[in-house]
Amino acid sequence: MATKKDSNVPAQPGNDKTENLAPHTADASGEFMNTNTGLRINDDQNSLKAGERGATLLEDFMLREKITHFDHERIPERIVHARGSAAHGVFKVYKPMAELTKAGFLNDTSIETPVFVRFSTVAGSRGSTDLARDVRGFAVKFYTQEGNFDLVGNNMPVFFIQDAIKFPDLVHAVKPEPDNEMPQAASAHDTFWDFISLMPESAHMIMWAMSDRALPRSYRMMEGFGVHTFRFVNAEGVSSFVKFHWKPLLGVHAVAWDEAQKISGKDPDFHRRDLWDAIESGNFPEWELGVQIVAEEDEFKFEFDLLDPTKLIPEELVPVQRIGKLTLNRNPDNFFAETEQVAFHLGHLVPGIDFTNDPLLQGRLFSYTDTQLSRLGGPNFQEIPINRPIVPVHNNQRDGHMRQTINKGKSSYGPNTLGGGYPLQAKASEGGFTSYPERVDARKVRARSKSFFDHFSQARLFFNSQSDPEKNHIVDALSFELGKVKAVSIRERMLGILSMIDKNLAAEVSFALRIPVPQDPELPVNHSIPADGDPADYDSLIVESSLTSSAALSMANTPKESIATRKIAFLAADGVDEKSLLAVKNVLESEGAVVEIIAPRRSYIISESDVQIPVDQSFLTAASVLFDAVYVPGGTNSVATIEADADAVHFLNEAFRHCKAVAADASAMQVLEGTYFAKKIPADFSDETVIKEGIVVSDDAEKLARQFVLAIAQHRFWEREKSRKIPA
Ligand code: HDE
Repeated sequence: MATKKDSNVPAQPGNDKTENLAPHTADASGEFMNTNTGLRINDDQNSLKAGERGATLLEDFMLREKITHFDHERIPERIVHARGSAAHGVFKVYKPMAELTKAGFLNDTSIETPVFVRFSTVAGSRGSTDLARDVRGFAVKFYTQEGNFDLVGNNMPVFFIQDAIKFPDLVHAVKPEPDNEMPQAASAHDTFWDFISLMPESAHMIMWAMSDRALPRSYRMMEGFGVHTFRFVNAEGVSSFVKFHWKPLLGVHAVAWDEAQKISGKDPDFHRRDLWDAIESGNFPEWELGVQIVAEEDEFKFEFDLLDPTKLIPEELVPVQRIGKLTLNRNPDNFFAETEQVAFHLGHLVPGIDFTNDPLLQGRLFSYTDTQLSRLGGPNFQEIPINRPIVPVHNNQRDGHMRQTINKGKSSYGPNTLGGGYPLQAKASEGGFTSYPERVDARKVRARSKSFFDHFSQARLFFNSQSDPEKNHIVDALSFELGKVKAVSIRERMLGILSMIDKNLAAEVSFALRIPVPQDPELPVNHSIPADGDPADYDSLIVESSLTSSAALSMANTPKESIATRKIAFLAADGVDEKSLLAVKNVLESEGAVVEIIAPRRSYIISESDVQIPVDQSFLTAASVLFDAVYVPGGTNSVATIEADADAVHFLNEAFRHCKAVAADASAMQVLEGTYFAKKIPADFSDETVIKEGIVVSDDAEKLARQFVLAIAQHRFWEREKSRKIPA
């Protein structure tokens, strides 16, 4: 009988992903240009013509090769998650997790597992804005020694639907409407809310999607979630349930909705640029991998079903253990070859991790390979460099479009003797994957478990867990979205759903829409009940969760200690007091913030003491929405110019409206006095006031800088929104 060879020569060099990608990269520096057959090109500026003013000749094979390639440069974009940005990095586990899982990369603390992570919006096309109100994808490919493991999650822990069969309907509803292809990258339209108002199971996810979680400040400041309940399996074959989390070390932060809409115009690549710039400047984004573990025997101890993807496990019930760290440390070399061609799939598993019967998860298992076949053009997409595992691949799959591997030998079948019996199947003890032998004893039915019928208790739990400003944002988001809906019946039906979540929420949205909340909303509000289902089964729709609030669900409780990578605008002009500018700049930069000097004109300004200071942007190219905070340094002429510049005053008003920290040298106070928030400037600037109000003024640059750091770390001063008198 054949046995495994002692040394198996890897099909790819090395098992580091960067090394593994190296043979596939091309660098033209210092090289001649040639055609795809290697022929050196003598003239790439002129096509071959019958005379200088004559017709182009069909004979011009160089022209034809170039144009033909160009004609075929586009591939179908992802049907969902088309707009994305990605980066390379590493994952390291803190301590061996052998008690729970035999997965090698979760046991060996000496291994840095290479990863490729792609973030995305869901609804928009490839060229759409990053700042759409939307769920964000958070897909991680771990290139482990046992093969690729993909954790294909989102930045919200639950989903809109309970069963995969509804996914095409959900996506058709949220995508631009089919008659006029409007609106792009937005859920604020009739078809989406028509569907949602008929799908009570989406109530919980709607609370998340209407919250600030849908408007991240940065991909680097988002949580990630595996959403479904998965299984861990240890070497003894003992399984436990697991929910995966990603916890960003920079905290979880959002922008304001008005700001998001403006960023979409000023810099639609805002998140893409932010990720790229952070990595280029060595500020590597980091997340901790968290797990919530539920023992097999505790499967039924919760008020909700662990298999229901519209439910989360509150962290108060099962704490999140942080088991390792993800660091993104390298930008891709080529967007198309890597970010566009990367193919994630829930079914890319390693021994020690397995599925549950979550019906949404089960449907996804089919979808992901299927979509790559049309998106990447055939069954050999796993051979694309970014998708190849770092371990060698040997099996009897052959041929197909664009096959890269040159398989040697006669046998492409098993069992065989002509190939010496290779490649071999591996026993479990040799790393062969075996599915968890879950006991199955059931009838074949198209049905939903009654344990999936409570659609509102966790939506209510989420709403109750929010701070007041966060609740207001949800009310505003629903009022905006439903305000864009033309059909009155849809708005009414949605108010019915909201009233089942929270009466005050429904009342506030009803006030904004000027439509009464239906007194007796249709129960069940679910046209997706099977034709022969019994509506009485749905009586349990209104259930109370025994937990009234969960701190982990509110972004207000996120850590607010660091200002690392925050972007601070300095508004200055000729005559700036160099000391007042540099002292604050130095402190902010020493805390890891990024300072940009913005002036009426580009290139440079000249300080009071005649020093030339470089300018990063002019008021023409900069905008307050692209920054986290703003400072006005002193200097008589600079202050006078800024005070008189309408763009600068607008910048300050808008930063204030979006609840950002604002600081000014005491000698620049007159600039703040010319703003609409002049009356709100506090009288004292103690640390407490600064943390509460977010405005700092001082004639002591060191003290100002320290207080400014405290204020920026608070991220936003949402209380300011109470008064909406800022015409920015
Ligand atoms: Fe996906 N999803 N999805 N999804 N999904 C895709 O695969 C699908 C779902 C998620 O950066 C597609 O390669 C079905 C939940 C992410 O490349 C497609 C169902 C969650 C990404 C697909 C779901 C996700 C995708 C489109 C319901 C969070 C982007 C292109 C059963 C846990 C990955 C592609 C990337 C992409 C199908 C539901 C996350 C069509 C059928 C739930 C992050 O296969």
